[in-house]
Amino acid sequence: EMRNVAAEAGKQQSSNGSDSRHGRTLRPANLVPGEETLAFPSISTADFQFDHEKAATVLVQCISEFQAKYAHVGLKLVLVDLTSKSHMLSIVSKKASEEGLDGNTFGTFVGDITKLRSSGGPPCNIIANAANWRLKPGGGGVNAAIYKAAGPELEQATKKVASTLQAGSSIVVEVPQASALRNQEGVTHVIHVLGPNMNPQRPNCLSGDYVEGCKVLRNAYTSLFESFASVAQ
Ligand code: AR6
Repeated sequence: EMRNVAAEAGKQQSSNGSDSRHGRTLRPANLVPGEETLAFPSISTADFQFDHEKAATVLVQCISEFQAKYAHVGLKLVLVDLTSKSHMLSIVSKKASEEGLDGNTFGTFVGDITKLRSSGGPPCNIIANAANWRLKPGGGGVNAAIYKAAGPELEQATKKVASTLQAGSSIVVEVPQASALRNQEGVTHVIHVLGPNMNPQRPNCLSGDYVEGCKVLRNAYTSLFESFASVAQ
């Protein structure tokens, strides 16, 4: 039950000194071997300037559909953002609670998605990247952080899978053993996902068309979660 999960998570967090503002962080102790957890950032809501309320509504709907389909096989999702002041983490937590999402298979975590293991976060061997259409390193945000943490091996491995990415779709890249992201953080797969862009300074800007934007964001999350399920099972 949601409230119990929140209360327990809060207790756990205060006892280990980490942030408890969002209250629903998945605890490592909740995860038994064989279960798989995807850590993912909020797609399109920083550099791509997508409206946060609309993004949260789409995301919570997609998580709800994911839970209906995959919770029974032990698959879990964790939305990650860098700071406890994250607007997306608070509004997604609030909507998740209002919509009655299962707190055992969805949670939030405050931290760097490239340092989950070393920072004592939830054990997630599959992480998502908010990529760009060229699948290139750099560009700031979580894309730059993931490529930096992974080293050149990730770019090489990504190139073998695809050279570009369409908005609303995702690709799975197995992280090479030589990559620090794998051998230090235990990340076996990065799933690149391209969300809708509302930033006029980036390619393929939707110029405030939120009918199309919400459709593309929904496709992006659905594709991401299906990619995750196909790797995890
Ligand atoms: N760990 C966890 N979350 C992070 C991290 C991190 N290390 N870094 C950022 N976030 P963004 P977008 C959060 O801008 O809006 C790039 O230039 C951040 O707070 O990375 O989809 C690409 O090359 C936010 O909640 O992605 C693309 O061109 C979320 O990650 C473009 O940005 C996504 O923010 C994609 O823009």
